[in-house]
Amino acid sequence: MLKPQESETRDQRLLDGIWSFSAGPDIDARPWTAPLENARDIAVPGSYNDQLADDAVRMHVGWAWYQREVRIPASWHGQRIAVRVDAAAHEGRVFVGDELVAQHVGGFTPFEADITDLAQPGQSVRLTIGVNNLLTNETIPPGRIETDALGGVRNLGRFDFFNYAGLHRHVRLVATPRQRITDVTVATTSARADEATISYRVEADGPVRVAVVDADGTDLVTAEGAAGNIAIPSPRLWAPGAGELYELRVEMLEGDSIVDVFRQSFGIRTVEVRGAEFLINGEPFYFRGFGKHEDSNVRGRGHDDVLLVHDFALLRWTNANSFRTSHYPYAEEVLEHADRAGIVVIDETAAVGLNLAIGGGVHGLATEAAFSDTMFNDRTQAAHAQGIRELIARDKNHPSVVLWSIANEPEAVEPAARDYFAPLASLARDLDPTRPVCYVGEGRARFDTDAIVDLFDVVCLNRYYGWYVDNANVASAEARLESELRGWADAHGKPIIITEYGADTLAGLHSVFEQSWSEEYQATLLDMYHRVFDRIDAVVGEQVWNFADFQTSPGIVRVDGNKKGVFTRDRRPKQAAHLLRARWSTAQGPSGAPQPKES
Ligand code: GCB
Repeated sequence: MLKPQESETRDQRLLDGIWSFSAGPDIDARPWTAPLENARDIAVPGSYNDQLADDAVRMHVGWAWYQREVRIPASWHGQRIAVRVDAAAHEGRVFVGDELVAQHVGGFTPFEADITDLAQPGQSVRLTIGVNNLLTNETIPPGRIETDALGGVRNLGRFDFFNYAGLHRHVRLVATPRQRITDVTVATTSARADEATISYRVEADGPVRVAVVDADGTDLVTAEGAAGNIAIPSPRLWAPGAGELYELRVEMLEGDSIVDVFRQSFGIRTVEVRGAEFLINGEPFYFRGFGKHEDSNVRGRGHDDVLLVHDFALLRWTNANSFRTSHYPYAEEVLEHADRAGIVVIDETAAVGLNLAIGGGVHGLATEAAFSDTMFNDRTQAAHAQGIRELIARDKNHPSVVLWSIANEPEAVEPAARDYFAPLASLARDLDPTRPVCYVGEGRARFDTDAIVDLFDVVCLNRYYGWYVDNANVASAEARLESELRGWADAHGKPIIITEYGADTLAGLHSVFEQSWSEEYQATLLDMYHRVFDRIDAVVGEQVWNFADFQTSPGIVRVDGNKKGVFTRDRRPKQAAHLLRARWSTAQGPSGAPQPKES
């Protein structure tokens, strides 16, 4: 789905700001048919949970309602008019007046409603958006309900982060021509210093022509037709640390006149897995960075440009070159920023928690099979497939995205995991043959027990030796980690990225001992992991868990959230941040070439 933009033929209004809000009633009460009762003010974008000082709102389960009047610009006469919701967690319904105009399941990808017939330019309409945070075995991500002694319900995700809900990203009023360009795909076919070839494909309601435009705004090459290959002489390649971008200007024609114009940004770069190497533009790439979250005080998971800019400044400060969108697709603005910054992204679906054997990081809890008719079943798999389709459709043109992660820590040992994942891995490959695909594995799935890893191109491992295993015993953790990684390298011959490693750390707690939770322990543990990584050639990346402390569900294993951040939740560095900054500054060249390995 194209991201709305302004052009000669297109316009948009962000509907950010204060909306009327009500947590409930249920959808059967048809709350959209009139002004919301007992409404309170709430800000968009933002999770609703932490904005009001009200437990009932924070822990609300079910439908919540946002409403406002929207005036349609008079100048939009004759245009197609749509409401575009960038994200409604986890299910959204849009009503104009009394009428349902769109519904969508999946809280991290956009959807839109064509409201042309209901929205008269110059007049205003009552816009109501319902959001439902309920998660079940058959949603992505999955969740479960707990009932308390008074019959109250709590909806808990099967994951280690707070189940924030609401309108987390922009809501937009969008105008386009009625006959229009509906999709654009640009991919690099080859990229040499003297010449690159890109392929493009446009979906539109009429004939199109395209132009490749460089960063100075100069048209370099033009072509006619909805699909084709274009050669670009002396290309400026997009590379880690070098966010070189071009634009494909797409024009849809009617006779001699241009009826629609859409500009698609793209980068020229190739990605390839060869043996145990991960290559960008033919050069070995070593991932240095973090697993992140969209999480901050008060906003919850709400997108915020100030935080976006600051987080990228901190990525640069640590000399990181990459991050993973753990554990869901991030706002489109984040990927655009990564494109410009030359930061490499592992782009993940929201499939986190398809595993009954882990809870709060503690392993070995499973009492029944994960993949079965009564747990994660065909309907879960269908929702998962839809999540993959929507992720790739949305993010396919971002040069920063070099690897699709289709799940985080699913059950991967049960033989049934193979039946579940084989079609999903093929789906991702069919939708995008230009990027490798991975899943991210947890400690129970070892090199000799993982039943699905051969379906994927890269081995991505989350490992917590020295934390959940061998807590406060770094020497033992080192031996276990090295032995396991050597096992993976020998058994599979694929590149290995350690997508999570780390330790909960209370900022300000210090110790001269090997004491878990202290800042020194986090730094010592990360240092140990790095020693091991440097001894194993197949390790091509290290992404610390986590960039910053983040909120989780209340519970007995977390104190006001997960504290594995290298930065606190308000983005102040712990001791480990300085360690990473020093280690990552020694990498050679802007491509983030591998650290020199010890033999
Ligand atoms: C994991 C999960 C991540 C958790 C982390 C932890 O393996 O992927 O979501 O937050 O462990 O801290 O336990």
